[in-house]
Amino acid sequence: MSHFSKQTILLLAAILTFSMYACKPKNTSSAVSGDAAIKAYVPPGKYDEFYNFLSGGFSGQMSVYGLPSGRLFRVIPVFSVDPEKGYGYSEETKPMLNTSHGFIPWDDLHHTELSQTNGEIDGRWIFGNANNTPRVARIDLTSFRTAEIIELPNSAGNHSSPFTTENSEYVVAGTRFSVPVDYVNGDVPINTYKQNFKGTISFISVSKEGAMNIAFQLLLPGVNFDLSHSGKGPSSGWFFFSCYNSEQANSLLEVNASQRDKDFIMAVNWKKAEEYLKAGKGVKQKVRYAHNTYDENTHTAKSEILEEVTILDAVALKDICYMIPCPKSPHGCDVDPSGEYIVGSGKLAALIPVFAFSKLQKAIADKAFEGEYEGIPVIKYEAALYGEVKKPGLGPLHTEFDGKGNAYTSFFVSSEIVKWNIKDLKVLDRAPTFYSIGHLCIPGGDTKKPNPKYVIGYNKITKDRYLPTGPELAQSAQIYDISGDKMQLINDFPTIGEPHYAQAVSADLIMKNSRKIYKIEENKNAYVTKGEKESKVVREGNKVHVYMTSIRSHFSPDNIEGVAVGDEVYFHVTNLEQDWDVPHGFAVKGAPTAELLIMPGETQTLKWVPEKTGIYPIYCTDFCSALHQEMQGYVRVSPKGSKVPISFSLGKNSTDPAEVEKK
Ligand SMILES: [Cu+2]
Repeated sequence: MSHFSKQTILLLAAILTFSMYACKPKNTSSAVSGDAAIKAYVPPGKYDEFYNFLSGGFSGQMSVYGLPSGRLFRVIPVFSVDPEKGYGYSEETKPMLNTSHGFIPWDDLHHTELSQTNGEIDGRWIFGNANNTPRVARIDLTSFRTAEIIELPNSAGNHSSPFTTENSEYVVAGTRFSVPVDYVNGDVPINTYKQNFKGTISFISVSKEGAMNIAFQLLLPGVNFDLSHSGKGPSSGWFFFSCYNSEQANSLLEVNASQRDKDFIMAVNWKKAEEYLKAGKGVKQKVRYAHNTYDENTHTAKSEILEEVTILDAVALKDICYMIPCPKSPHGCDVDPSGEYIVGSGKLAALIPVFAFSKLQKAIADKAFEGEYEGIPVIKYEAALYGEVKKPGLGPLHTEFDGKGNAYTSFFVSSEIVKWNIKDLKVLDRAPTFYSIGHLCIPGGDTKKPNPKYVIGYNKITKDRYLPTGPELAQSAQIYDISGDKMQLINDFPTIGEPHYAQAVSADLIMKNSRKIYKIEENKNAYVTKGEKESKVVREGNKVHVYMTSIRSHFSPDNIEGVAVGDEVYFHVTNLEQDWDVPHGFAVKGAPTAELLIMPGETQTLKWVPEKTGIYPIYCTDFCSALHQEMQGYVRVSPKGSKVPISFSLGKNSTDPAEVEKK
């Protein structure tokens, strides 16, 4: 027996002893009991079973954790600049954050959704939504980098997004705030909401290679679209959206949007919408929105402004959309793995309505309507209802599925996860959360094939769970083992920003495709330097291009002279390493931006406009070798109009000794 494994066993024994003493769940600190600690324990050097991709909420990022350990592996910058990685600061990545409103360094990322093939997670991409300035991002899961961002015109508060169809044919984006559509009657009194404000839902097509394009937008009554999920199996070709504020209030919504007993789940027949599109029923509208793409070969993003979308009027084209009444301001809108059951969750409700797709179809065929809402047919509640889960808890929000006939619903108000059976609608188990759970996730829990080992709750309030850190505490995630009949809390971990939706996937689906390096010979960056001999400094007017390389443990060149105050200096740094996990960083004193973090074989550019004369050190910011601290250099900045010529060197003095004498 090795020394290592003896240690491990001792540690496990200690954990067990501790957890035996702690098995009386009197309060939150003793809520973990029995063999819980061992179930969550991943020994040093061992991999986790699952990747867990969490939305970062108001951080604008996405974070990647291991399950069941709760270890944080990576924060993926998406809609916000990230000084750790230089994202949004390097010249190459700045275009990713361009919008029709200009460069936006922040957004609020709410939901994550893994791409699917045949209704199962395929491990290629993960999508994220920007809630504030409406956008959808696609992250490449080979590099864990944001590959593409598309802006959504005619939208505000892109909340019911970025949910996908079974083959990721479409990613949807429904507007939370209805607004007058862009460039058309935008300057109107706010109290003309009922006349002028409209809702839209964008269907973003995703090509086999991942390229996103707004295929069409549905023009809808002015309500708030909240969440959505696509149909599957028998309900393929349909999408379901929860909507609230059917009162069409524009002030004090907490009261005014809670007047009606029921709002709606809207069923969208997107196959029908496609038919109308093909038949030329779409109307082209002038808009402006950005489409940004990151090229893995040039390591450079580009941003285009597009000027047209196609609108389908869902009120005029009668058989695309149907409203199903749903009690008490519905939030979550979830479809079970069979595709037959649609679960609505009224935020203020004390029951969970479950609708049946087959009954919905029959209701449409029989025209079992109770009337229209703003021109959209409203199906009779009972005609689409399969049944109600009675007394499940208070404030149901979201539901995930285990693929074994059970549903798990989060309850914000009563702070719990409740397990219930989809067929008989009976409550089977309940587990407290600490506290005020929002979303929850089972690996694959919104797909045809869940992998039901854990359910993870994402909590809004942490209170007494962690060491206090001033007025703000980290939000938390909690992992429950669901392999048995009863849920068992086994671990919790703090999160980045505020987690909303999260998705998890078996690690083996992702890790086998993970990129290790960028091949230097395939680097097509316009300013690449493929070897030290090619490193140079070139002046073009007031622009100075530094073609720099980095390799353990020096930059080439590391002495630069001839830069003048007011020059635009571009450090194009190519990392020559061809070895996994050896990035180099780059920083220059006084640069009012973040560093660069350059992956092996990659080129990234930092722009710097020196404002004062002097000597400016540069150094590597990422500890790369025993002599990392020696990885440095100097840039001399002379007054504007100085005659000091551009010179650069490595391992020798760049300045002509004669000039030194003169001083
Ligand atoms: Cu270094």
